[in-house]
Amino acid sequence: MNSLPFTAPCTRFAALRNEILSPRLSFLMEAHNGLSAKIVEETGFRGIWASGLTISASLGLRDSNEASWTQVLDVLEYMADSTTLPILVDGDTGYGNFNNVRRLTRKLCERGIAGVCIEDKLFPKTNSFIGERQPLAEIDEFCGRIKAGKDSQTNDDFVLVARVEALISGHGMDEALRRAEAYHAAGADAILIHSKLSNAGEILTFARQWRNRCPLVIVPTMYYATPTDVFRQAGISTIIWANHNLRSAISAMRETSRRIFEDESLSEVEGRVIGVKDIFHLVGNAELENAERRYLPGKATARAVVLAASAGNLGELTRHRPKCMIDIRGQSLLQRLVNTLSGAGIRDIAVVRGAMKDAVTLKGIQTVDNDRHAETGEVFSLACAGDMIDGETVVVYGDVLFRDYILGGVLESPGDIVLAVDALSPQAKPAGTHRDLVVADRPFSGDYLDDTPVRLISMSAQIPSETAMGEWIGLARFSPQGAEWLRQELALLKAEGLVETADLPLLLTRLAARYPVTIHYITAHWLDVDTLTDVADARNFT
Ligand code: SPV
Ligand code: MG
Repeated sequence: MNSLPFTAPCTRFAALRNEILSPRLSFLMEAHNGLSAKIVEETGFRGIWASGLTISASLGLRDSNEASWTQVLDVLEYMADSTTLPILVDGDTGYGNFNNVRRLTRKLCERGIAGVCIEDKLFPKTNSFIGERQPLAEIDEFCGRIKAGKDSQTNDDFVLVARVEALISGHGMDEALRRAEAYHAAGADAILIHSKLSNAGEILTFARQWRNRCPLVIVPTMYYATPTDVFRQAGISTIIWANHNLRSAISAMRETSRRIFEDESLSEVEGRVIGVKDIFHLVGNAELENAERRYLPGKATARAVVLAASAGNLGELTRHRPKCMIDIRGQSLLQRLVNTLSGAGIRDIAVVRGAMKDAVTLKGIQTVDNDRHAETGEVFSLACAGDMIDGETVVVYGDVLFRDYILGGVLESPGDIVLAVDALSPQAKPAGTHRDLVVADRPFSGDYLDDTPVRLISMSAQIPSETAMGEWIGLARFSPQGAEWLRQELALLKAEGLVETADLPLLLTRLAARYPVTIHYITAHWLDVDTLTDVADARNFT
């Protein structure tokens, strides 16, 4: 892909317009319901083709307008709700004449569907790959549908693509060009030139003769063997991969059904299909659990201890206030952290203060003082908040920022002690800039299906970054059982005379020697504030 300038669009309408109008070759991937739309988005595509064929087929119907346009609209609503991507919908013929196109366009705009493609055939249509010489609409009549659509859009960036069926219907190149010209003049934002040949010959001839009068969209379902670069060189704007998610789903479903039917057992199939947990993940159960913590009485069970006793060494910035109170774009670092915690439903928040403690004030927190902060370490600060360590407890450094989903992941991860560990940080940050490096029983695998728990073996700033499997970001969750173990370990350190000097890596390594300490791997989206560069990064982060 080349790297021509790309203006960040602010709405889905603008995003689709940008994809289609930008000189870069764009790709729209087929989806036919909310789930497949999510899969298209997580894969990295920048836009969705809501295919008439596959939406119909997924409803068990033929691609012959058997589903009413409002039934299609309902499916589109699920798709739009499931993703942030722009959707270009296959609007078939527009479901009638100009009047039907007007109403369709208004309703699509209302539901956030960024564009429609209408084809110059007659209602009820059938799929272009069925039969020969399907009748075409009169040019003037179809231009009326285009004008009506453009006049009815309620978002300026809504895209109307006019689809030329002349080549497929056997009317030849001149007729295809004549129609495309008329549709462009009627106000179409782009032309979809369709072909059912198994080579791209007529598409490339059309593109040459069209001379880029407006963007061209193609659907290489039949001429799939042509290398994509050929289309790029030909100046095509957008390629639609039209039906491959449904087709692959059908292959997979047939294979699975057949196996289970023949074996009368699930054992051959289990392990080859995604786990039920992955379904929960795809449909966003984590968000619901966070919302339950926030909105359902009695759900906000976790409490938090924030370790914010150190002064920090950031020159003028930390002359009158400790590091946790420095300003990050209008809010203190601590306020931002507290916002993240309360966003996840954690209301009971204790902040351990030390250096310049009077500057550490914030609504909605309790404070605990470590008045010996100058000669003690993090573990002593944690021990000062010992009474708070009861029931499910989050422990977090007061100088870190992380995206909300990271806390959500730590709260949901099974395990009595769960640590958020950045798997990329040892390599991503320069040696010597890490705080708490981690060795675990397994490195981060990135495998979507791999949910075997990973256990902490040891943590220390001294682990060489080449051998470290991650950096602890300073965020841990203890279940009620884990909190009990934590209190016992603090008591042991005290008995051994180590509580004043120990740091959290030592405490966690000792816990890991006795109990399972689980690693929740993340990849970036957090930072700690140790230097002025970190402060600048934090100001960009929020
Ligand atoms: C669809 O996906 O429904 C299309 C593209 O219209 S095609 O099937 O190639 O006609
Ligand atoms: Mg179609």
